[in-house]
Amino acid sequence: MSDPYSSIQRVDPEIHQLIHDEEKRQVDSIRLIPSENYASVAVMEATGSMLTNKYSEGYPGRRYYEGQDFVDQIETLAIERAKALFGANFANVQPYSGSPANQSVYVALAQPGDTVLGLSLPFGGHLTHGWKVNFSGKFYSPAQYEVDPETHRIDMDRVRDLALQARPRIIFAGGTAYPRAWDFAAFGEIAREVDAVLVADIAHIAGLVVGGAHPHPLPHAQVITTTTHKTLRGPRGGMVLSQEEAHAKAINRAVFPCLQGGPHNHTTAALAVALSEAATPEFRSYAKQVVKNARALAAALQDRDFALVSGGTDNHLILIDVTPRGITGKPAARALHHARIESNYNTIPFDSRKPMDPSGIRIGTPSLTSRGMEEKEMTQVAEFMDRALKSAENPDQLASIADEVSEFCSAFPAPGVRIG
Ligand code: DSN
Repeated sequence: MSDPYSSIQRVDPEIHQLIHDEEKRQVDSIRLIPSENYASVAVMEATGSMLTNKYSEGYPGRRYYEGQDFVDQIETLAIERAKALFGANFANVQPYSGSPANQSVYVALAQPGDTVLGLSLPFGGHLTHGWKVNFSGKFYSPAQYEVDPETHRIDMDRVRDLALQARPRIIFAGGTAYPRAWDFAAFGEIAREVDAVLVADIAHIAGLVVGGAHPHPLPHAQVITTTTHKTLRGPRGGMVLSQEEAHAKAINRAVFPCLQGGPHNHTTAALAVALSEAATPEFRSYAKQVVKNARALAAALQDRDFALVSGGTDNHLILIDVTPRGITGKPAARALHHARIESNYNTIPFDSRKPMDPSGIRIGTPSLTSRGMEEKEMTQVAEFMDRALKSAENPDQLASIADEVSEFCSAFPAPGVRIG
């Protein structure tokens, strides 16, 4: 295969080598970080196009610079595809990523100091849902729900009690380490009862939602925010969608000119490509397989005495308490890394340990499913993980597992990876 990066090799051999090394790493490892994936070559070609050269402050038909003949059409296509795919009346495709998308919702729909209710970060929420070190916790008044101490699931009665007490302006439903389905209908009822805006942050599960593998937040949420590069398999970016015309203007103004400057047109084009890919029957099968694989991996891990938070998964991710195995999250993630299995250390609900070395690791199946792996491969993945954690103190054994992992991965081509 000819090297698609040959120009980089000529101009900057150091960066060329590092890109090559990273591609090889992505091919040779079992990538279990649940927020990561493989984008298609088509998505990456759009991302790497000359669209990066163009400034386009504003929105289609209302720009501050000339020369928008084609960029306007690209952004309009992305908007229309997003609206059709999610069944929404409005989409803003300009947010640079998930955090800016959420910031735009605060700017559009709340005033500094307003109360915002979200899932607490150590219980699986996101920084932008009111965590204290984030803008959302500094400039707004956070009320935070947690999961039930026994079931590790969100207790909707408790969320309702908190909402009645705190009277939030915005309620966020969504997270980064919650392995269970979101009950958007129940959140919607609570939001209506307390006159709050329900924002479904589906960054992690967007691909599952549009693929019919997770309940849809509409019509329950008034606003949806998401990243575009996780289960949706697009370029790195963000989106805000809404059913309500009333919110559309405010969200557009919040994204530009309040928070951002020129949109990243190369990303917008890549997003349009990804949205067309996500509208195919193949993508629906992909989304369903992600969940089947996560369930199969969870079951295979439980067969090997792994302790899973909430006892399993309904979506693409699995949160594991590794402490019963006599190890903590950070060295566990490190040992897996040495065996070419990529995860991330993560707090578990009611964790007694610090975030820099918590009790858990977080894994998921979007990337492996993109490589065509199915339930039977999940048994092998669980076996590799089991062996790697038992060998955490033994570099030679970890190196030997790494070779096996590499051999195992070679049977499953990684989409979008172009090394020869
Ligand atoms: N960094 C993302 C994740 O890994 O879930 C959240 O923003």
